[in-house]
Amino acid sequence: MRRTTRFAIGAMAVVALAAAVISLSRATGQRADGLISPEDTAWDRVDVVAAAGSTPPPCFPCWMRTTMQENFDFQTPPALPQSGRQRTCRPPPVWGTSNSGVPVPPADTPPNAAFIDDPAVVSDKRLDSFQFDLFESADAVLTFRHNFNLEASSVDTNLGYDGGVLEISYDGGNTFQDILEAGGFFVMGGYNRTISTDRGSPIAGRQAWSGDSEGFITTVVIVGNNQTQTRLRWRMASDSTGAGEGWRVDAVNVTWCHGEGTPCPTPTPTPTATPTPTPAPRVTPRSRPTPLPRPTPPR
Ligand SMILES: [Ca+2]
Ligand SMILES: [Ca+2]
Repeated sequence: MRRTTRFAIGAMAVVALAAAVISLSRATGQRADGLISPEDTAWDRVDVVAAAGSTPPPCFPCWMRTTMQENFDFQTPPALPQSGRQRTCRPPPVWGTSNSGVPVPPADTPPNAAFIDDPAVVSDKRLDSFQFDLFESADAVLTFRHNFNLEASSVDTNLGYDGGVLEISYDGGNTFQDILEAGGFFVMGGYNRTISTDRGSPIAGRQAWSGDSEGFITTVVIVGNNQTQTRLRWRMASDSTGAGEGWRVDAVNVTWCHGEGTPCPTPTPTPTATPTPTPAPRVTPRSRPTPLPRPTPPR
């Protein structure tokens, strides 16, 4: 993954950004491309906010910021929005919106979150995001809130049995790899356990979110730059025995700065002040001396 324009974001700035993007209001909807296959359920409302330098941290001069977000709140559960897609290995149920049940609370932004169960059999359940392009961009920052209770060891706090991972595709969703393999990195809320290798999990041996998050937590991740046809995938995989409550994902935001088609305005030169000439002092004309009276010649 190219990192030619590595963003100079400090952890504090990104945390501030996470709070800022979560609070962004919804704007114009934008549909993704036509890659949704007939059997896929899909995401629909993808919101785009584009404004020049309006959200911290500021973009480079003359660049624009684009933010896409999904809160899953405009559907009747379990319907998903329609611009993303999901591919789920059996057994059902598949990813959907949810406004009740466990793990609690059911949503970060009410009423809905995306939700998948954690069954007591081997499963591999995937939710793919809308597609977006990071063309001529700085690093994109993904922020989302999630609440998971997935089967994990009660003895070894580093060991998980069922878990969730974040994957990314740069070819429109044909191939995915783990966000860390792709060069991304977590600023906060990263993976907390490693999945057991001896119970048939499709993500055996990988780092993942597993165990009990005890409510919604925030994850912030740098997902890369200068890539087109980008999709994200939330993937829950379970092993051959033992169930959990499931995994909820909400308040998804992706934001990035880009310079495409945004010419830098020519700076207007500051006019140089012309000094006002100091007027020459006025010369007061000398008064003519009064001629002396001519002496009168003697007679
Ligand atoms: Ca929500
Ligand atoms: Ca299990």
